[in-house]
Amino acid sequence: MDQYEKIEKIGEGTYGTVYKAKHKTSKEIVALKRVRLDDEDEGVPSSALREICLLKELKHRNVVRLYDVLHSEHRLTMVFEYCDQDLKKYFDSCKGNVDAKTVQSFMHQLLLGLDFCHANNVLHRDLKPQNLLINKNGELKLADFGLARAFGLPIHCFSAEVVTLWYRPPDVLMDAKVYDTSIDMWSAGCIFAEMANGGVPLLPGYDVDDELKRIFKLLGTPTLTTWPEMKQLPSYKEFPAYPPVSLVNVCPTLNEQGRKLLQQLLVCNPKYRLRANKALVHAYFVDVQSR
Ligand code: Z3R
Repeated sequence: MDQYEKIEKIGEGTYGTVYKAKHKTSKEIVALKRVRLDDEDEGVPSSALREICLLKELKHRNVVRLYDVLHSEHRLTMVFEYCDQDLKKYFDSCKGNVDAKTVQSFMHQLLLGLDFCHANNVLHRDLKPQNLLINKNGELKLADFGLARAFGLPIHCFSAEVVTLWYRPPDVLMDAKVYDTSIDMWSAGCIFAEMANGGVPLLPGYDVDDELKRIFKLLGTPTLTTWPEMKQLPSYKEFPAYPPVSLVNVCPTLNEQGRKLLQQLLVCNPKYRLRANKALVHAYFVDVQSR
């Protein structure tokens, strides 16, 4: 740890504090994430450590690089590639206006990162604008991939902030015990709509019930015909049969193809939610500029 000089605190994540830091000899700028564990006295579980070390091999332009894992005295520090800002801060700087080309480029890069991680059997499980990082040259990178499996998703952030429900799919909100890549595709849909709307969150529920109600009021309440497995979910409960609303009114700045892509991501039945590899070849991206 004393190889690094802390410059400033850049964030309070789900698992701990993130600092901007400089390597004392190489002068390289990095992001240091100090993970707080529930049971500090017990030390870092060896299963978590193994999981985290595997993430060092996850190398892709749209995934924040994990350079190193420093483990000492019941503490874990992860050394990440540094990026200039997160998507939440980017939204603030845009003051409600993200141009259509930027939305398309960010969404494409988000899907490229997701496709790579999913192809390597790594899920995120907690995608949100705070863990999408943006570089000065317009590159988008996914941060905190694979941490949920290593450490588990807590109810509260270590900073006592409540973990957000806004990007969670209905199956997870109803306590589905098995997850797959579809969980991240739902979050990608919510983030897509949020980008198109200049940073206004699509489904800002204040508890599980309110989150589900907002989802069903937007997409229409699923039925046992459209989603038979729903009834078996641990926290399944009946909701009024809300009719779906048109996404034209919800994301007026998205073009028709963009709306169609969004509609295929925001599908309540996880089985029918679009996968990242399919989303990447969607007609919405015909004219995407990628360097
Ligand atoms: C790795 C993991 C999480 C984060 C990393 C790197 N960088 C982060 S959060 C960050 C956040 C900002 S700048 C860099 S902010 O100033 O926009 N909040």
